[in-house]
Amino acid sequence: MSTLELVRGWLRDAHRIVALTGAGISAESGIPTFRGAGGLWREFRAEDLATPHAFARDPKLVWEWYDWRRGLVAAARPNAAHAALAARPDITLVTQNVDGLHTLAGSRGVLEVHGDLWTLRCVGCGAERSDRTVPLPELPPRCSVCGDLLRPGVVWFGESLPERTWSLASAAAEAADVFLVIGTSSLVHPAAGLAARAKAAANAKVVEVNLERSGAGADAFLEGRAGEVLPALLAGG
Ligand code: BJW
Ligand code: ZN
Repeated sequence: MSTLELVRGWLRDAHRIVALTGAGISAESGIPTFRGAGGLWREFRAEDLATPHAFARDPKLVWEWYDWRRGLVAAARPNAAHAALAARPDITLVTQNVDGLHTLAGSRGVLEVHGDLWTLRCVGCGAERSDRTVPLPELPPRCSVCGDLLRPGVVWFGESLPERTWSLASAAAEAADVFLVIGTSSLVHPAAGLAARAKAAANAKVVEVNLERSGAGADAFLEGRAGEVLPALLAGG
């Protein structure tokens, strides 16, 4: 039996399926991943830019990166991997991505544990607004209420994940029979720890879909592009 057939059997028998996605699922939509080939913007790594410290030091630089990414995402379309998950509303979807492509593909109730690219939040008064303007007319953008700096509504290193979303994602992981880990390097915690929690809590089968194995501790590894593997794996479920 092929690994694909084996995992299709697990999915057929499962009562609760959870999928965790990362940047790799959007790679085929033309959005660069954070790490690996093409993972750099100018000479910076995500770890240099996605931090409160980087923003405090140089908000314009950090905003230039986000403004560039907002432009890429605005022009991108969901791919076959997003569509395959959207066609399975029985699967609880947790994403580390801030691009909104799962929702655009038709998934509902996506648990976006690292926030989203279109929310702007004031560092002074906390006011939030959704703004899809690309490019933003002024970098860094400023709050219309108090004049302080606006920041992207995403989760940076050293920051807590949105409490309610994270607790829903944790509870789903701990109740899962099958936990799919798709297109993530499994390096960034606490999201990277969800697969191990699923295994520890209910002995979930952990299945990884990636170009290369990460440290997700998968019971089954499906090597390949998410846009090719997921339609074959999830169709007819
Ligand atoms: C394909 C493909 C194709 C390519 N098909 N596959 C425990 C242990 C160690 C460290 C920590 C820990 N707990 C906390 C930490 C610290 C830190 C952390 O994890 N650091 C590690 C890097 C060491 N975590 C945090 O700080 C988190 N907060 C936290 O824990 O709060 C509590 C706390 C408070 C105060 C002090 C300490 C703790 C927050 C993490 C926030 C991460 N934020 C970012 C930016 C979000 C906004 C934005 O987008 O700009 O999230 S960083 C970046 O990495 C982004 C991503 O969501 C995240 C994960 O990346 P992802 O998705 O895995 O992408 P890549 O590029 O790494 O991998 C792509 C994969 O796809 C590869 O494997 C490819 O092979 C594959 N692929 N094409 C299928 N077609
Ligand atoms: Zn304000």
